[in-house]
Amino acid sequence: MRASRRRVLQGLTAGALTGGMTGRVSAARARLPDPTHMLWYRQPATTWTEALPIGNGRLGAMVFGGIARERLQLNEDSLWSGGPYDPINPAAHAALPEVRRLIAAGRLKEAQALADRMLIGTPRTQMPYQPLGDLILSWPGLLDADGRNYHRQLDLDSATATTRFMINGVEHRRTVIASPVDQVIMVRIEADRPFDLDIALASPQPEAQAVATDDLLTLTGHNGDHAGVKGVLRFAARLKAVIMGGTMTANDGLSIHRARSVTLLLAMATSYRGFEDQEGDPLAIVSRAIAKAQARGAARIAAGALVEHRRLYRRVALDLGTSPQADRPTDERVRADRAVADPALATLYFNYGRYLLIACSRPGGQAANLQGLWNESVKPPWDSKYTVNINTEMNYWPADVTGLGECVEPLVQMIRELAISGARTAREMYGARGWVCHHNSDLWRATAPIDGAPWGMWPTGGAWLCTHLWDHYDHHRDPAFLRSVYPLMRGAALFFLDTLQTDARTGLLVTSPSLSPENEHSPGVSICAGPAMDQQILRDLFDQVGRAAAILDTDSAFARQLAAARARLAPDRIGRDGQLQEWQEDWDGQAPDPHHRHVSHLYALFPSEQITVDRTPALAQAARKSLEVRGDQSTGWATAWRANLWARLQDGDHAHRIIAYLLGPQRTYPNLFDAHPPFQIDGNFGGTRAIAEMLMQSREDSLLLLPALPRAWPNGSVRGLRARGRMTVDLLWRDGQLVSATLASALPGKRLVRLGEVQAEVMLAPGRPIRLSGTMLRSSDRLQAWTARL
Ligand code: FUC
Repeated sequence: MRASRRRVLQGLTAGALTGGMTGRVSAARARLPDPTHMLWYRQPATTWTEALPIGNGRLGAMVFGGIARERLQLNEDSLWSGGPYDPINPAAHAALPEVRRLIAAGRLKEAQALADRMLIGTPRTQMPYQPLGDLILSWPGLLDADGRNYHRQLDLDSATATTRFMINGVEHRRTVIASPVDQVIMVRIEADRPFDLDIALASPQPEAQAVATDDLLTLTGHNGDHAGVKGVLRFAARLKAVIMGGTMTANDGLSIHRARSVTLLLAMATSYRGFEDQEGDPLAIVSRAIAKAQARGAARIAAGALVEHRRLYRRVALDLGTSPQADRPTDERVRADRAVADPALATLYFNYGRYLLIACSRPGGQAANLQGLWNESVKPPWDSKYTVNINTEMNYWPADVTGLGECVEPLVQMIRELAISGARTAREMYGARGWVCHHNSDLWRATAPIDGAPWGMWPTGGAWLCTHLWDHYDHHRDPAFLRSVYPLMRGAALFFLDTLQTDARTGLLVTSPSLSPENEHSPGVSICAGPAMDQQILRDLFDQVGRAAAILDTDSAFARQLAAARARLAPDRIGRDGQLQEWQEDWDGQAPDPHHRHVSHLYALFPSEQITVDRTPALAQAARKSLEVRGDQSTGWATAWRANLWARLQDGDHAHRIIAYLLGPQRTYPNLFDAHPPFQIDGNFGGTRAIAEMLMQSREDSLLLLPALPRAWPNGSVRGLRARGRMTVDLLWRDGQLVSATLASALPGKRLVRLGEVQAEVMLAPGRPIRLSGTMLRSSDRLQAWTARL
């Protein structure tokens, strides 16, 4: 016991570091939680969307904060159903010309029916992401006891979930963290008097078994089959309990008697090593992780996790102002009447979005899926997989702009793998070179169309993902990165060079078969040729591949081919109602759902920059018209997209109205998870980007300052936003006016800065930040003199 004693004592020291366990209830009550970095509640979670998420990119837990019974719902990001499979429909290649012919002949219903029968993958569905299980902690001595001064919180700045309360004059404190450094979840449990505790691990996965020996509890099992695809993954979770005082016995789980404090280390792993290799040894991985973590000790685990978290989290600091409402518990703030101004809730939402991305998408792990990392259901909504006709992309919208470039790595890795599986789909289904991914993928990197033709028959998912490679490059301008992803971008473009069809009526190039994601242009039919979004994505992709080739000084013949094809892509059109056309034909007015959640044809306005208010005002006006018809309120992610679009239209008050709806009880759960409904994490990330987009926009080498500042945020500041060209941007504003902007970049060169109608050119040099004053920027005469001085 001596060794354990020392370790737990170390843990207490680290508690002080994290601001977690050592604080007494009375002290905690005296200091109000920081309303922009803290989610907090006066009662335990009763539902999953009240529980608080922690994660290290790979391991996740939802912490309920129970008194006599605590549940940590557990995830490991590679635990999905099934195994490697080939979903390509063998009939597809032969049927494709006929589907195209029917589309060209305008026989769309027949084309869709044929595509549905012959082109959709086998199986027609993909594999679902799975929960690993639950860690259940029970305190027999606390049953039926009434906790007082109950407080539960998630501190975003220290990535620590804390629960504390008093029972019969005894204070209980519990903290949970997930360490990206030591690859364990660590739970620390303390009370002022000795307590009894039972520990169990359970799993809904097939043949899962927990075995306890000494101070270890080990759960093993395997994943399930799905839709005829055999489950091939094995998984293991191992928990080690370290007690201070008392005794421990192993039975079904671990039973601890009269301990003064307990530290739990939990490791989880599967045999997944990649979509083509599942030969990992999960038991060996978890036992190594536990042994290493134990040797490190609780204090160093906590300190290491804290430093690593803050390295990313503290890169940005936002202040949008505050109000008395901000001191309420988080669930009350979400529930509050929207007329009650709470600008600090938007700040909290922004900080939470960054916290969530750090917690669910770290180098070496899987990309953030529809629920990020957190999923309790064996049948999650939409399988909690990767929907790439908006949702996966939206997950990464805040990454580079809010200083979380590292979090993009799992997405890049996923694209590398999709390019491999997608090359087979391109070849076998389309007889094409390059690679393709339709509207969904999963852990196994399936790329064939699924679900049915009205949803799945969309070949542009891989192309859209590739624009993220360019955007990531453009924010950091690291040629080595660009060189490493160039083949992926090139392959995505090559597929379309081989498959674009000439529209006989116009001679222009269009995708076919395709659709405007999930939107019907006539009752029951969405299949078509050349939906606006495809044409827009391909304009970006072809342009980006061409620019990349030039930067890397390679592939000039291919770049010329792309430029020629790009010039023949059917352009954006304005329809008879003044709207931006969603399809080649002016069908917008006849589409069955004018308020459809997807706003795919507005891709050109956001996230792309093809349409801007200053360079393409007529198209921007048409996009505005389309957006007005679609309406402001939609599913979670669709609401977040609308906020970004209004920010790009530079209408801050409109964007803010939408943000207010997004942060209200219809679209936000008590734990601030986004409500599609049900929970889907994309809205959190889209909302985070929208807030950034209202304050700063960057394209190429120009920067727009406060382009969509709403009246609701008259005073504020932001530090550390990132613009294209490796730039850091700090802003301070008062009474709705910019006071100062500080720009820094490690890349020397000219940048164009815009504030409203005023433009200034500045020269940036490494190590020499430039501070611009708002007054100076606003007065154009003085601007001349001032620019000259720089
Ligand atoms: C797309 C959306 C749905 C949902 C699903 C996961 O199909 O149209 O709203 O977000 O993805």
